[in-house]
Amino acid sequence: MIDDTIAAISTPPGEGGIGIVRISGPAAFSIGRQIFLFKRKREKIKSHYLYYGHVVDPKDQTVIDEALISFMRAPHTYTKEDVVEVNCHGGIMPLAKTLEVILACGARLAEPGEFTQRAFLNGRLDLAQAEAVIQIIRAKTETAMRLGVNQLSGGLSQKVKAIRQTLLSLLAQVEASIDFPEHQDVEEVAREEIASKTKASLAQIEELLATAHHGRILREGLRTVIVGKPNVGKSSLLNALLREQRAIVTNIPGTTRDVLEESINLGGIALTITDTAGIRTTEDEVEKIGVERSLAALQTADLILFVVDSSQEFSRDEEEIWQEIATKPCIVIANKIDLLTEPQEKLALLAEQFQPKQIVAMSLLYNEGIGELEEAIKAEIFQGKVPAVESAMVTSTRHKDALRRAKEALLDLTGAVKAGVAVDLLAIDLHTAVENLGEITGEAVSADLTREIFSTFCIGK
Ligand SMILES: Nc1nc2c(ncn2[C@@H]2O[C@H](COP(=O)(O)OP(=O)(O)OP(=O)(O)O)[C@@H](O)[C@H]2O)c(=O)[nH]1
Ligand SMILES: [Mg+2]
Repeated sequence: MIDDTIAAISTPPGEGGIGIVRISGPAAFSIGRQIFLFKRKREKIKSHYLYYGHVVDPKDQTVIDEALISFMRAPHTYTKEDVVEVNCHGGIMPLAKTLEVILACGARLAEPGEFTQRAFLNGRLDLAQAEAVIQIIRAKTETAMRLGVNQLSGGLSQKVKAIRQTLLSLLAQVEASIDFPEHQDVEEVAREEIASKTKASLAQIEELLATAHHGRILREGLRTVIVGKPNVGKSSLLNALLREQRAIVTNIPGTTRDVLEESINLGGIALTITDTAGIRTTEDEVEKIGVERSLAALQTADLILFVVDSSQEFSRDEEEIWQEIATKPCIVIANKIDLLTEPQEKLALLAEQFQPKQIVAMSLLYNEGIGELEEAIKAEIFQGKVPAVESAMVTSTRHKDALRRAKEALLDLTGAVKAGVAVDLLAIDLHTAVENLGEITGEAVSADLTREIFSTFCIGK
């Protein structure tokens, strides 16, 4: 039972038309009444109504700000507790002073995400839904936002809960057969049923896991890294995609020394594009660090754009880069095609060399080939078609990891059933899978993990 009352400024810091201070907990209503002077005297306050008046310091009734206040009676509130919201003028001072008098009345300053955490602890949202709230707040594209809204409405939770429920009832049966070992026949039935239900659950988990790759990309954006040897046109490519002169472009090899990151929206998908220092063996200390950073950026890339200068021969440095990236999702960009008199011939050669990767001929100096590159990216990552947002999609690494562990446990279980392992041992794997799935929706989750999840939220949410 939560018995303290929390308060925080729920609107972002800075200047705005209005700013809101939110109070939640058993003392919310009494604190609200103490700090507010209604325009007209009120004996009874209606829930979910907006009242006009002034925020005052209860000590001496000095007026702090003109405001609107609402009292929302539990359980139909964000936290399922009594909630009061004060709409002040949206400046730093009115909000800080209002919060100050609220705290002086006995409320405690809320931790980041604590309102949403209460919604979770009071059973209004499960953990995956609570995480969706922050996903919506942080969404940078419409797609990311739709994913968050779907998750908030319980799309993912329902599927996970259904699988978990099946496994839970199976576990109950298995445990019953352990408790009554004299029923040999029970054991036999259990064994067959375990095998078939495990198989079905595995298929459902696989189905969810299959959405995870695209789910993350749709939510967070595609981590795209531009690499190549110096002076081939990497920074020119970044600028062309951004349609602005973001990175310095010169004809001096080694112009870019640091990694540079920018975001664009490509047909609804967010792309985080990283321009890197040209990779080559160098004695220059600064450039060396740049090259190391380029190589590091490659490790976490979802997509690599490998830029080569098509007017030049392939170099040893490029050979090494290619070794590094050949097995990863990558597109080869044959730049400076304008310098060639026989571009088709050269492109045919490159096509052979980089098979089966896609090659896009570009002239970044003349802004040619951008459309083709955008198409190539869609083809590489989404097989040409940007996937639709499904009602249940895995978009968080935490969920993916839990599903993967549940899958492992069920695979172990399948093996053990086949090997004729005693039923009581099967219960262990089953139990693990149930726990893992429970971590997603929060049925089985430690207080530490919950705290960690909510600590990434903003104050006042
Ligand atoms: N002719 C021609 N020149 C180009 C083209 N694209 C880029 N350049 C020139 O090539 C030079 C290097 O371009 P950058 O974009 O700075 O190359 P980079 O790969 O970022 O180079 P570093 O940062 O040094 O690794 C500049 O002088 C560009 O104007 C092109 O398509 N055709
Ligand atoms: Mg550069």
